[in-house]
Order: sequence, then C-alpha cells, then structure tokens
Amino acid sequence: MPHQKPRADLIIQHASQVVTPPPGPYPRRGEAMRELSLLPDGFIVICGEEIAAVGDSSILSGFTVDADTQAVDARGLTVLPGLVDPHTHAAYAGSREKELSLKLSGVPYLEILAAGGGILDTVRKTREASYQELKEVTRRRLDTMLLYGTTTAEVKSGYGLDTETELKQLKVISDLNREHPLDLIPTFLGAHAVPPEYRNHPQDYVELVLKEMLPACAPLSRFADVFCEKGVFSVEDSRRILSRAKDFGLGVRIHAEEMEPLGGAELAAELSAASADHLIRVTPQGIEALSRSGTAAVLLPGTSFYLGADFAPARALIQAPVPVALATDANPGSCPTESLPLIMNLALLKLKMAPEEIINAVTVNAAYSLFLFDRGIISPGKLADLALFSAPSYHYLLYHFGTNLVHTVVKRGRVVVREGRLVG
Ligand code: IZC
Ligand code: ZN
Repeated sequence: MPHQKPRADLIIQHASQVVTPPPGPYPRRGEAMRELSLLPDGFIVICGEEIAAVGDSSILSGFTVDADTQAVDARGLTVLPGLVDPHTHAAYAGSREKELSLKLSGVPYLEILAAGGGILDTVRKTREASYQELKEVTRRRLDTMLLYGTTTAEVKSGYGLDTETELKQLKVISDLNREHPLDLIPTFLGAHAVPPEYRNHPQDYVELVLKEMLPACAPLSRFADVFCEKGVFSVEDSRRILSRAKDFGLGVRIHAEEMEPLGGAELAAELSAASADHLIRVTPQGIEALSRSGTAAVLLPGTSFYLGADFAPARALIQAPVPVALATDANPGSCPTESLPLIMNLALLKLKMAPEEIINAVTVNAAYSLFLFDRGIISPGKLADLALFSAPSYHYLLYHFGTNLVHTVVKRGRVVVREGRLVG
C-alpha cells in the first residue's frame, strides 16, 4: 500500500506576508517581543481544525489536494494569527451614550459610578434583559469582533451583581461559545461594583460574593476578576475574593491601578495571577513584582483614549521585563469598541510599542494571559485561527487606521469571514 498523503482541507496561497511570533519560548518578554517570523509569498495548509504546514508552494507536495480542498487566494493580503482579545465586558445590555456628555463636561468616571450611574446603569439594563435579549445583543458584538479579526475573546460577567443575573450572563457566554465561531473564555466579575441594594453596607456584598456568588458561578467560569480601585473594591477585599476563587480552581485576573495606585499589581504577583489589567498608575515596585511573577500585563489603551486619561507605561513594563498583552476592554462605558486593530494603532501611537511588540501582544501573549497554548502562532499543530488583512505588510496594518482592513478570517479551519463579510 503506498503511503497516503494527508488531505488538505484548506489552503491559503500566495500571501503577501505570513507574519507570526516565532516558535517559543512563551510568553514573549523584553527583547523577544520584537521578534517575528516573516514569510513572503506564503502558503498555509490546514487539515481539520489545525495548521498542518507553513512555507512556500513546495509544501503542497506533501498533501493530497482534491476537488474538496478549499483554496483562498491571499495575494495582496497579510496573514496574522487570529487575534486574541483577553479583556472584554461584551455581555451587556443597553448603552451609555448619555454618560459621554457628562464625562466631556468634566465629571470623572468614578463619580458617575458613585452617583449610581456608569456600571450600575448597565447593571439595571442587564438585570432587566431576558436571557434571549442579552444573548442576541452579545452575539452581534461577537460578530463585530470576528469581522475585525478576533478569533478568541475573554468575556466577563459583572453586570448582574446578583447571583441570578451573573449566572444569566455566564450562561449566555457559555451558550454563545458553543453557537458562535469565536472561542469565548468566561470570567466571573461579581466584584465589579457594589450594587445599589448594598450601598450602605458594602462589606455584606463582599460576603455575598464569597459565600454565594462565587460557589454558584465558578462552574461556568475559567477565571475570576475584581475591579480593585479606590471607592470600588480594596486590595484586602480583592485578596479575599481572588484567593477564594483559586480554591475553586479558577485562574485570577485583576483590574489594577487604572485610576489610583492601590497595589493591585503587587497583589496580582502575590496570587500568581494570569493577568493584571490597565496598570495606568502602576508603580516601579508594582512593575518589579509583576516581572518576578510571570503575570501578564494586559494593557487597554482604548480606555485611556476614551476617558482622556494617561496611558500605561508600556515601555517600562516591556523593559522590566513583564509579558505585555493588549485588549479592547470592550464595554459600554469606558471603551465602547470591539476593534482590536484600533487598539493596535493606539498601542503604536500612544503606548510607543513597536509594531512587532504589538503583534506579539495581540496573539501569543494574549493567549498566554488566558492560559491558552494552542493558538496565537502560525505553526504546524496549532489551531487554524487566521486573520487576513488587505495590507501588503504588517507595517501597513499598523499605519492605516479607522477602517476595517480584515478581508478573510479562518476559525478552527473554517472560513468564517470572506471579503469582509460574515459567511453563513
Ligand atoms: O461598564 O464601565 N472599568 N469596568 C471597570 C468598566 C470600566 C466597565 C464599565
Ligand atoms: Zn475592564
């Protein structure tokens, strides 16, 4: 019997550039964040859900190519690993455009929250929404993410602030993970704000999170997160909640040093957190602690841009070296966008990250921050998650902004976006 060559299910051919973080070690830190592999006139062969080969046209000789093999002509396109968005609040109802004029007239984000608006406004609308309504608005946001090249996204709860609604959000995330092409990683964020019914006794809310919400929500969650911020949850509350989350087998993420340097970064390091996010006000001690723990810094420059705030010290974090990832923070208040390419433009212009660092940050380092090691790089054996941009090079992709350059998206070996439109 002659040896049967594996059948190619999908071939990407003649890509202007195939761009990927090089093979390990992961995460990429320091100088290694500047490394990328580049392949001109690139070919990628996909079998099932995985990448089988990457190289020039000669790789095709190793495969059976027949009438059922699908081919994508990638001439003029730059191919990246499917983007990974490791910080979103995409499962919410309603919107908060009214808040924007308040913010523009100078009312700070935390003051709007303290007055019962902000997050609490979205909590009211998310409580009111039926499971089906919440699912449909969330599905539309996931469609947008896919159209902008994201193939994996973390999604947080945190707009219920009661057990029933947190579970409704997590159920929506879990069901959409099955129904929608995007892979979703669910995070329990019961400690996102103190709900109005606990306004005068916030410590009782922390007890509710610990004793009732966390045990109920842990089975539907992969991570737990806390909004550790002045006037929201203290470092001590955050430590109790996140330590308990670890007892339930959850990984830990933390909203840290967004507005005030409370020590959330040090807490993240102490707890061996998967990520510390925001870090606008992180101190040198906080950076030092993160560099020792291996915790990823997830930076959210879209939020700084939208709030008119300062930008996180990305250069100091990379130099430390802390593994840096980037995310949208997609949420209805401080960053209403689903576009990771926009965040990449902001990282270049405002965080002063190099194009190569940015690509590592939205692929392999973002995956690392979610404990995912099967994606974020274009290499045999990895998931066939790819984003193809109408751009002759990755430099063009970072230079051009405000329009969607995504041409084709492949998710687990399936073409899910073609010529900028959802397939099916
Ligand atoms: O809805 O405002 N920062 N949480 C912490 C958010 C922003 C989301 C929101
Ligand atoms: Zn957030």
